Amino acid sequence: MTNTDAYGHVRGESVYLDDIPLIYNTLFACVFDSPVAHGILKSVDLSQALKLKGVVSILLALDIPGVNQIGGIVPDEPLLAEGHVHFQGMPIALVLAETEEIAQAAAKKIKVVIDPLEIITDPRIAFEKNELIIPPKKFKMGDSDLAFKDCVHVFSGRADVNGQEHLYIETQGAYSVPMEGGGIKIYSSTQGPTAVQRTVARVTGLPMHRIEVEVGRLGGGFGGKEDQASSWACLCALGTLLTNRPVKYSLHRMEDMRMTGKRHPYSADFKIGLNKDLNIQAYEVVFYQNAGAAADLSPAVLERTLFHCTNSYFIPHVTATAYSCRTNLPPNTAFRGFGGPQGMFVIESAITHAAEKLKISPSVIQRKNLITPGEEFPYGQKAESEAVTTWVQADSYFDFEKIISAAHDFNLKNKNKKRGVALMPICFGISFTKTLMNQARALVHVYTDGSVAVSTGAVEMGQGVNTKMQQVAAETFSISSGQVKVHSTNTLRVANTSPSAASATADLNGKAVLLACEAILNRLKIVAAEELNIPFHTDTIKIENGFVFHQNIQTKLDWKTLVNAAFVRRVNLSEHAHYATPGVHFDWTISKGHPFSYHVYGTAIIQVTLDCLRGIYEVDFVKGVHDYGKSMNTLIDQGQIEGGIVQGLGWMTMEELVYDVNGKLRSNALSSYKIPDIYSAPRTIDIQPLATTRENLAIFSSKAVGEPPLMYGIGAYFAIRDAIRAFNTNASPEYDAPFTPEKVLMALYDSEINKFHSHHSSH
Ligand code: LUZ
Ligand code: MOS
Repeated sequence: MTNTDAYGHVRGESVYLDDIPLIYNTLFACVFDSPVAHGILKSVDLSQALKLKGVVSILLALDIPGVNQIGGIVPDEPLLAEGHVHFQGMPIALVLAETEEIAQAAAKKIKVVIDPLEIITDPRIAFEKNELIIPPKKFKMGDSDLAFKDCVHVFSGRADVNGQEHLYIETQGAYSVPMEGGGIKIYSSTQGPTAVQRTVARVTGLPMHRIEVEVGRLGGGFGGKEDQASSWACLCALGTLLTNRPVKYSLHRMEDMRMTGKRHPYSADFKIGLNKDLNIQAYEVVFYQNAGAAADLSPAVLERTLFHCTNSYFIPHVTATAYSCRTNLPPNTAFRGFGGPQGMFVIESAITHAAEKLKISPSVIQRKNLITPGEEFPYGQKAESEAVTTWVQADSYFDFEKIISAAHDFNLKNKNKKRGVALMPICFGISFTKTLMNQARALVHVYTDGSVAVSTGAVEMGQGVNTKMQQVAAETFSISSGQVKVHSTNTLRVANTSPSAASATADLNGKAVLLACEAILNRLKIVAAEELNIPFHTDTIKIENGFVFHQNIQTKLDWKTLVNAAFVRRVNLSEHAHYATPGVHFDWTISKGHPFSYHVYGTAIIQVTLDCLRGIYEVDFVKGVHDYGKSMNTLIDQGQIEGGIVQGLGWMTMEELVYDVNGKLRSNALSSYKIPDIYSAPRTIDIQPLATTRENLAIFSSKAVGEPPLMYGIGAYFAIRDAIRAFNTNASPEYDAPFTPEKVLMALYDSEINKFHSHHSSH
């Protein structure tokens, strides 16, 4: 089944926030945000802005009737600045005007006086100054101190990895509408409708039941709208509350890039120890997370960095420490992988560093240390590992040795073009690491014409979750998918939703849909037995392809007639179901538990070709074997894999987030921040499915697919490094992603540049 949204998307008929027909009397909002990254807000002068014709009102922190606080994990983030500003882009005032143009023009006329304070942009400096968002987190398994003493090879180093702009095609936005009796309805481009509802309630002082959040679909989220959609919804809601008019705010691209947080940059120190057989015995790592100016989701992201700090390897002695460092950048937030990819980049750097010192291929160390079933992760959960299986299958499909020796031959024949190859095994834990979030609800109605309406807490953001929910209902009732309609996500229909995040949305909400449909189905079977005058038994009565079957023989009773018969008998044709993932738990006092329902594994091989005169490169292919479980929808899953890979290698190669020392975002537009286009996508992506059959608790034995494939992109970094070393065997560039062409060029001519410099300085 193709994605049901494809038709509307291609014809431009899908409705996003900015496509909602304008409601009479709508006001348009625009934020005035801090031009300074850190300082004391002495005064705000609105007089010139208020003089503009069409400006209705300008709101400041003191106009907030509820609590001026939007922090989800730590209450450290005001909605509008009060007293202090902590980052460039921090909202200070909200202009409400009759048109968008007037609102934008008025914002430019606002003047502020800010006494500057010291600006920190580097997490290591923040750490030295003890600017920590939360106390440090630590994972410990075995005794790494002791284990290093027995290691034949010990290497240490540093790895840095930059952040990433989400660049959802649809920018952030919200549209709020006054409802009778003082309630507010908010259309929001959010992954977390309940987070929006809860935050708006806090800021407005209204109870949650007065606030309806409606989400049609998103033009991409990638984590950027897990928590950070709330500000715009709160601001619009405040506008509505204070003017009793609808308020709309759909951010311009540059506003969005400037004011929102991104993937967390990290800096890390590692130490890795191996025995003579190249088994990794010990690993120590310290992570400095650049959290930005407020906590946002940083503590949870930090935790996932620890959870994935050994990627898909078994290491018996691990000490991993993580610091969430407060800097004067916009608060960084969830981004596909949620800190996991950063942890994985560091262990891959450590392995590559060891391999280069030992003059062997990193793949030798990778292969040797893959985690096998029954071995333990540093957080106490035992692996049901497919790491070796995906590696071995990928090797047998694609023949690693053949690829590597072909690249080697190419390199012997070519002077200025070099090929590099890297293996990239991945392992990603599925479940929210915060156990309570692993729950979902669904509401299913069967109407008397036989059609079915489904509502869940899942947000459709291009990942195809609505199609999967439709499949679950259609398959469970055994009716055609056309008879099932999945509706918008709305907090009045489905309450207390977890955000659509952590790759778990289809898993969780799909199970809830299944439970709801099964409950209705059971009631319908009882009705069928009565209608057909046969004994009721759930196993002998079935509904298949729209007909009732008794002992595998089709009866005359069709779906629609059965539904009507149930209605006539006053049988309930609706169900609201709740699903909570069983068996997940974690104890942070000892940092051990069973946080994940299961893990997703895979192995990819990545090849790049480097132009050694220019430092530019192409990704020739990403091939591999990915653990899909039993895919519910291969087209959608392949789409997720291809998109994830390209997004991951964009992060590792060309996407360069630049803040200057004043905390100003320099890469603040699409002209200065480059994401992969079709020319920078791999020429070939060939990811074969490993159809695992293990009990994995996900819907219809599928496996989560949203985030894991992004991490194959990390291999691109190491493939580029391999190609550089084919050209310049002495090159040993720092582990510092992304590998932009500028950095590649410097690394290619590393020793020459050093020679040049020392030659000159000696004169
Ligand atoms: N969001 C979240 C996530 O709140 N908790 C998680 O564990 C998570 N993991 C991945 C992506 N988003
Ligand atoms: Mo996410 S990083 O699954 O919102």
